Amino acid sequence: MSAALEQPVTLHRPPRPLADRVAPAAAPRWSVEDVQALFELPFYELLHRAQTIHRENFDPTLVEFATLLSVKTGGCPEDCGYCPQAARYDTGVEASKLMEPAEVLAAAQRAKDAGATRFCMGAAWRAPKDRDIEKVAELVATVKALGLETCATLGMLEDGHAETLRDAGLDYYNHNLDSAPDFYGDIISTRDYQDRLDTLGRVRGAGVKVCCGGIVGMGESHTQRAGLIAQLANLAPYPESVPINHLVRVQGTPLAEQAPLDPFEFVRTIAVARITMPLARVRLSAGRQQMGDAIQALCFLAGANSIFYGDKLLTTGNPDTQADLDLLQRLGLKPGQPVPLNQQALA
Ligand code: SAM
Ligand code: DTB
Ligand code: SF4
Repeated sequence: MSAALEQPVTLHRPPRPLADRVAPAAAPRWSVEDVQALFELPFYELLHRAQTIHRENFDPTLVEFATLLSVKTGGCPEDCGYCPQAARYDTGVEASKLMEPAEVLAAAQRAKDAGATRFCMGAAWRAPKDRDIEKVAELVATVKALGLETCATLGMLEDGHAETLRDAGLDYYNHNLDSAPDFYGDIISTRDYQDRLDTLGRVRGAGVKVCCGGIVGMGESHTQRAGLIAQLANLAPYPESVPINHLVRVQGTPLAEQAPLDPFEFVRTIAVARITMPLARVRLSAGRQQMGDAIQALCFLAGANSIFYGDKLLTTGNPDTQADLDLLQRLGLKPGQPVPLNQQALA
């Protein structure tokens, strides 16, 4: 028997009082070692634990459909090593201006008609200016009026920005930690980890739900993968929505030739996210097109209950909608909004 099985990891920690801002908890609930011990469990033991926790908290047949739209593409001044939209990399992505409300409305209506319940607008900004926020607020209000859940990912926010977006009807703000703090500097140099935590704090402080996850397969170590999940799980409260992206290797970016990750490691990451953040929507995010149906099926077994739905992510491909509907049907899953069975706070 492995050491991890001889010394079972405590899965249910006492709830912590709700903080009004996202911050690493003073006494972290999850040490990196505890999270790593989960990663190191035998694969089926890990999946069993994750599936058990998933069933305790959600209808396990429901999968959220979130559709992405890049409302402002490319030309970004940042140097995120994975990103096709950074101006400094020659990736063939053309920069464009912020889309008009009518175009966004049409795209959101198509997403709704196709079965999406959440619509996420992404902009390739380092940090939006006040006038950008005003314009995006108009887009948010337009999408919200269709009855869709709204999400935006616009980069770093200043004081007041999250409040303006909230007042326009923003449900979630996506801002990813992306990696463990000790790997972050290998991937991005133009902003630091604390900048990300500060933006998350502003989002939480405004009462907008937090969508925050990361990317795996960027060359991080096992411990660093555990470090990313520990960071997310120790946010107080932890995010309502946790996108786990597999790196999409894009020609022209520094990570274009990154060695592929063992797909079971990706499944393990989903499982560990489910165990450590039991009430979150865990989204099987970028990388599904390269993954194949069987690995996706294992991700759902591991507790993923959300996907990006639509044939495009921001600039790269995603499975087409019919393929996803077919996959869910083959697995006996159905589109819907997973709501925690026990409505306790994400403490
Ligand atoms: N510019 C804003 C920002 O960085 O916060 C919002 C858009 S940015 C493209 C949103 C997220 O997409 C990134 O934080 C990253 O996690 C993810 N992403 C970007 N390129 C990716 C890639 N090639 N593979 C996987 N995820 C990627
Ligand atoms: C997230 O975590 N993943 C999405 C969304 N949030 C904005 C973006 C994935 C982008 C993949 C690369 C691209 O299509 O440009
Ligand atoms: Fe810019 Fe966001 Fe891409 Fe980084 S991830 S280069 S901030 S668009």
